[in-house]
Amino acid sequence: MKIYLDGKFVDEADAKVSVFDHGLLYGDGVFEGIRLYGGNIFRLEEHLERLEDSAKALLLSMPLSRKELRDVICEACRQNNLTDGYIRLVITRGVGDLGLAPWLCAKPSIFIIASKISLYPQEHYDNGLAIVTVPTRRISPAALPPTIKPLNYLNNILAKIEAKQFGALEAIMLNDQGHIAECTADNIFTVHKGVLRTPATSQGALKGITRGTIFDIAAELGIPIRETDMTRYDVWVADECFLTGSGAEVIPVTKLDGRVIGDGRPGPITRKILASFRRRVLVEGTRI
Ligand code: PXG
Repeated sequence: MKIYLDGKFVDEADAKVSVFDHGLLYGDGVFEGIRLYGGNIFRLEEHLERLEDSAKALLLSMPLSRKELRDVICEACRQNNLTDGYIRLVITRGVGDLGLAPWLCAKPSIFIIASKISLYPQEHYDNGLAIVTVPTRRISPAALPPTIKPLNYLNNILAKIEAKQFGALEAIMLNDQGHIAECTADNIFTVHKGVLRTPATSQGALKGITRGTIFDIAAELGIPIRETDMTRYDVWVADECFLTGSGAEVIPVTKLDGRVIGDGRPGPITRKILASFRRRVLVEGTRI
């Protein structure tokens, strides 16, 4: 595998960053996880916009312009003969002294891995996923804006560990108020009496690119959709539930904390949305 690293394509074995990189020392940096379907990069501009905004929020200067980023991402796919897969784009604060001070880091580093990802086994797309609510709360938006996609994922990793300890592959994370924020790497939606619901980003949800796609699909299919405060009660009484993410795509949820959601099968609206999503990813996007 060829990795793009700070201006060059290098072999996987040579793709190394310094132990003094603040991305490693402090999680100081930002990333994107982007999907490639049939040679089309799904919603690349939206990913790049979120990346640029995340970097701006951290006063991290972008090492490449939008056009350069676009070109080098496409090149990373071509270099690896990839037409379907997953692109991980990472920008770190770069090499600095020990000590937090980001302004002592001379220049940011950038690397791009164009590879594969498979988050959940196929059976869960067919039959639904059983998820749990974990005790670990989502970091308050007052502490860290959830719209930033930072390299430090410890909050989510703690929740993921708890999910595994409860025998689940994904977990609902509540915010400080006990409202649903999102899952460890996915946004969450319910369907209740024909209406789609999802927590607002102000509740601690990342403004997911896949989440945004669901709003477009809902408009296309004429399904009402609301951003609203949600608690576990809303999932208990929901007819359907599903998660969205660049890794997970659209995956039905049929159980929460051992309780069956709806009739325990992926629901008709979820299946319609999933089908529309599958169609869109093949036609939308930037040709590599
Ligand atoms: N919330 C969080 C906390 C995430 O990390 C999403 C929601 C969904 O956002 P998108 O834009 O992907 O629809 C994410 C995305 C990985 C991986 O390598 C993680 C994500 C996406 C792709 C791969 O674990 N997280």
